[in-house]
Amino acid sequence: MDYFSQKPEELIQKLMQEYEALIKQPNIPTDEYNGIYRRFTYPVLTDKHIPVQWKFDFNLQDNPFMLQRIGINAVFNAGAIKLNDTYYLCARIEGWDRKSFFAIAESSNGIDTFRFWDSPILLPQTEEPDVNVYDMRLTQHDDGYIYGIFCTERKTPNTPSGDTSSAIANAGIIRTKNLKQWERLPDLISQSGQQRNVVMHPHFVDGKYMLYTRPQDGFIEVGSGGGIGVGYISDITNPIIEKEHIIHNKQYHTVYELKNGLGPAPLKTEKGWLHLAHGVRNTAAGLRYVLYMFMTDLHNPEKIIACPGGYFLAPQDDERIGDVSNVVFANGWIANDDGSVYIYYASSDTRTHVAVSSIKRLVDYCLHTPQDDLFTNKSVEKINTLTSKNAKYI
Ligand code: M1P
Repeated sequence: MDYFSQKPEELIQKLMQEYEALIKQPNIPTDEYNGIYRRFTYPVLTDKHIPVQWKFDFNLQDNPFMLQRIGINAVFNAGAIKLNDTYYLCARIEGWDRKSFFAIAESSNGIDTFRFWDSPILLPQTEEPDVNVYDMRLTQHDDGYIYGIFCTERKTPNTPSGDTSSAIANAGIIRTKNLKQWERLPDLISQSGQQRNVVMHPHFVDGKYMLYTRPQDGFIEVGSGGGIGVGYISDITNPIIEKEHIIHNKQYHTVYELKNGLGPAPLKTEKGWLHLAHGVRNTAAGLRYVLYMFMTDLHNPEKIIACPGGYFLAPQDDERIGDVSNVVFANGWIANDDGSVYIYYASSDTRTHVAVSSIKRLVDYCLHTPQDDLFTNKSVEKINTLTSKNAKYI
């Protein structure tokens, strides 16, 4: 269709129709088989899922050529929660202006038909305004609140005049009971220079709020930091972590060699807590982000009881390409009452997908996938052991 030959008022109708058709498009599972999870054919959220009225001024006098006034670049890294049988994603939306913000999209089935609410979240600010915010983790906590912990980024103060990119990342904290009214709490205070990928555990632990952290020295480079840490807060309205220690560190020649970070809040199972995380390694083509899993003890969520080797989910096909290519990242998943688990992951900092698994499959994956034994011959030995075991079935 030649949009440029359309009358402006017809154009808006057309854009609205295309938007409705996209929102109503059913999603279908792919044929790929690994037994662990199923990917789906279409992303659940993209820049095309942004309501037309967020982008165009419909007033013909103000916008006679019907130009797009506001642009959205990417919709990714979504927190997730299910309330009263409705699935909610709190997506990171990045505009043409590079600023990220949050907006809630809802769906009745969690697989498709996600529709954004009328307007994005206007975050309450602290005394120091956020320059950028991203990657909200939603946790329904014992105390009755839903917490949203996100990264807040501000320029490093007092840098030399030529340094226009040094930034400080920290954890911002908001809470709500309905996803509509949000209360901003002070930003996290920890002993680390910077924090990203901070996640709240859903239960009190010894009467305290338990937070998973990712301390880092610099904004991109974690330096002596990196690794998934744990710290405790007595009073969440004065969120100070005094001591923090690493429970799962970055490690040489693994998929989390350079850095790692927890994804969503862990899921409770009879056998322990399921954790989804991202691991980062360097390559000649730049950083590669993949997802991996581990389990912690049911009664001690600091104690790792299983960690399958390698990645759980890595970028493939179209997922490999985007604004920041070769990245998958997840900060939202939902366990349904029937035992299924919907994993919301983003690819290449561009779009959001869903993969479906179950608690039983994820526990089996964690407990029975061979761990990374860190040497090539150990990897070969595992294949040979499996092949020998399988010989009598072939
Ligand atoms: O660009 C990949 C990811 O980079 C950051 O993650 P991390 O702190 O682990 O390096 C975040 O900016 C994340 O949003 C982004 O997807």
